[in-house]
Amino acid sequence: MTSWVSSVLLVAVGFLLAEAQRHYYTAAVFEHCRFGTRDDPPQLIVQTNLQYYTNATEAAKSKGADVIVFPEYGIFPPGDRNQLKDYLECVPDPTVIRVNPCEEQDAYSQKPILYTLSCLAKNNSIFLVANMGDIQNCEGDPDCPSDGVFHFNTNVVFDRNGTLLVRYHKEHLFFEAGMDLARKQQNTVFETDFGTFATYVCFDIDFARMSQVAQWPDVDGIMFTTMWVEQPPQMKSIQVWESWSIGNNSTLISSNIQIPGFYALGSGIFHGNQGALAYTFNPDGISKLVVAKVPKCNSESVPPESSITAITKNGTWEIEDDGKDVPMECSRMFLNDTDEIYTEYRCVEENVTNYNFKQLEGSSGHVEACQNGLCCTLDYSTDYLHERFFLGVFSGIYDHFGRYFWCEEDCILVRCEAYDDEPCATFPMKSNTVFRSIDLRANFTSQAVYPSVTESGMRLMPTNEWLYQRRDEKERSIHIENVSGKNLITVGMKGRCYERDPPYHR
Ligand SMILES: *[C@@H]1O[C@H](CO)[C@@H](O)[C@H](O)[C@H]1NC(C)=O
Ligand SMILES: *[C@@H]1O[C@H](CO)[C@@H](O)[C@H](O)[C@H]1NC(C)=O
Ligand SMILES: *[C@@H]1O[C@H](CO)[C@@H](O)[C@H](O)[C@H]1NC(C)=O
Ligand SMILES: *[C@@H]1O[C@H](CO)[C@@H](O)[C@H](O)[C@H]1NC(C)=O
Ligand SMILES: *[C@@H]1O[C@H](CO)[C@@H](O)[C@H](O)[C@H]1NC(C)=O
Ligand SMILES: *[C@@H]1O[C@H](CO)[C@@H](O)[C@H](O)[C@H]1NC(C)=O
Ligand SMILES: *[C@@H]1O[C@H](CO)[C@@H](O)[C@H](O)[C@H]1NC(C)=O
Ligand SMILES: *[C@@H]1O[C@H](CO)[C@@H](O)[C@H](O)[C@H]1NC(C)=O
Ligand SMILES: *[C@@H]1O[C@H](CO)[C@@H](O)[C@H](O)[C@H]1NC(C)=O
Ligand SMILES: CC(=O)N[C@H]1CO[C@H](CO)[C@@H](O)[C@@H]1O
Repeated sequence: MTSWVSSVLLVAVGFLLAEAQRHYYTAAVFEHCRFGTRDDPPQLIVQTNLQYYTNATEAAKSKGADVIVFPEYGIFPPGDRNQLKDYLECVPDPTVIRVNPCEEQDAYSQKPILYTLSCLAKNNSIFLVANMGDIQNCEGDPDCPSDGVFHFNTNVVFDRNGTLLVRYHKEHLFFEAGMDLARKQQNTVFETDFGTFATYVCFDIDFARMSQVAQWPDVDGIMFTTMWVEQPPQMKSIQVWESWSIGNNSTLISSNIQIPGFYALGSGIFHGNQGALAYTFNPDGISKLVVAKVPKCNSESVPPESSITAITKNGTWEIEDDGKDVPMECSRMFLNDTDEIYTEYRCVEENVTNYNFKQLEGSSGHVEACQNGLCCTLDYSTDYLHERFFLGVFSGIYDHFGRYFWCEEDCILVRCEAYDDEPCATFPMKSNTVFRSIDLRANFTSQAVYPSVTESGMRLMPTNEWLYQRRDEKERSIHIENVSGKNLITVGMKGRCYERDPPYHR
């Protein structure tokens, strides 16, 4: 009898497990506070960071993760050509040769990064995505640098056996003088036992290709490594990750560095219209593992289980109060750069010099602003405007640090402060103004539009509390209605008219 009951139970449990497996997978991202300065020996830097990776992977596995994603420049710091040489390893091309570094210890004895990453995947039976540096001989190639090698900023993907599946060379470098641009456009798609994904790096998210690949019918999402420059008002890490996943109706699994004084923090797991399944945004100099269950095929039946875990030399603990260390200001315009890079948070504003801004006046009202055929309209009500809020509109070629250029259409409501002669120049992260309703609308020519709503304290407003709609061919809107009110700092829609982008030059 007992054995009959237990077999039935076993079958039932087995069925439930199998059923659950069909509906979701578990993803983990590690927001790593990279160890090491220029004064530390390279070997120590690599070893120490990989020790964090080991602890993070084991913690992820214990939480049932199927995949873990590590950040860009998570194992060694960016640097000039000579500084990088200490860290580069020649990465085989998995489309040409099948390799499993963990099982080929002798061949990889001089390649500690590839070896360890492969063993982490194998030992924990987990898919693993990480960023490293690839060095390739190029003598004879007319584009070969004078030192005879290419340096590539590279994502690698390992399967559960530790076999290398993907080697992707970053196609949009962001300055990065020590790295060379990918030789050609690559296909980064790979299969797992829970879906089909592609992988990209940081600046790639600003361009058309990553969004196009996310639209391929078989692709379930993007596994993304980054060391992002925080740019208010609309281009801070978590805003970008969430709005990208909503704007492309895709999944983004995004792992960022945590070095707040170098403008970098903010990671998470984002799923189409559901937005953030889990995210972290807290400038505290602590490495964190973020884990969430991701529904397959937009199935809504997954319990919203997620966690944030600190991974430190002192031990591992669960974090419940993410966001508590967000300060009021981050602008390096008046705070300047800082030496306290792990605890002081700095950001660099988007170039809003050519935006057309109109200040909100009165506790409720209607405001309109247009530029080059893009009209942005706001109806709002508050209890009282405690701070300065502006409606901003921009349409044209956006100038990114005087170096990169692309076509953009922006419509935003934002809290801002004046600086120098500009009425809206810096963007505080907190606000006491309580909004009860907002209707923000604009007539975009862009097909790809990225919406975001950010609450006071740099928290993403849950997506079930605001409505983003495409009302007709051109008009998009964000609607918020909340009787108890919301302290907001930014409500924005960023259109990307990719088809009008000038060619990318590194
Ligand atoms: C993988 O497991 C082997 C055998 O237990 C162990 O020697 C090795 O240190 C592990 N490597 C990593 C990177 O976890
Ligand atoms: C992984 O290794 C297992 C056991 O050696 C093997 O059965 C399986 O086919 C391997 N999977 C892949 C994708 O190579
Ligand atoms: C978003 O994608 C899911 C499948 O991943 C699909 O079921 C849904 O209809 C899509 N929604 C929109 C608005 O395209
Ligand atoms: C990793 O975990 C070990 C064992 O718990 C601990 O002693 C070590 O300090 C941790 N190291 C890092 C870098 O997290
Ligand atoms: C770890 O412990 C040391 C010594 O107690 C302390 O100074 C440090 O702040 C701790 N680090 C973290 C991340 O908690
Ligand atoms: C930032 O630097 C400028 C110029 O060196 C200085 O005048 C200003 O006081 C600094 N601001 C802060 C907050 O340290
Ligand atoms: C947007 O609306 C304005 C005002 O109605 C109009 O002048 C403009 O042509 C429209 N732009 C587009 C792209 O339709
Ligand atoms: C901002 O854009 C303006 C106008 O396109 C350009 O002149 C300026 O150099 C840009 N500033 C920065 C800091 O990129
Ligand atoms: C209004 O905001 C409160 C508190 O943030 C939230 O609990 C509630 O769900 C919101 N209501 C709506 C209709 O979104
Ligand atoms: C929801 C959705 O699919 N949005 C857009 C994703 O990006 C492409 C452009 O790359 C747009 O055409 C889609 O409409």
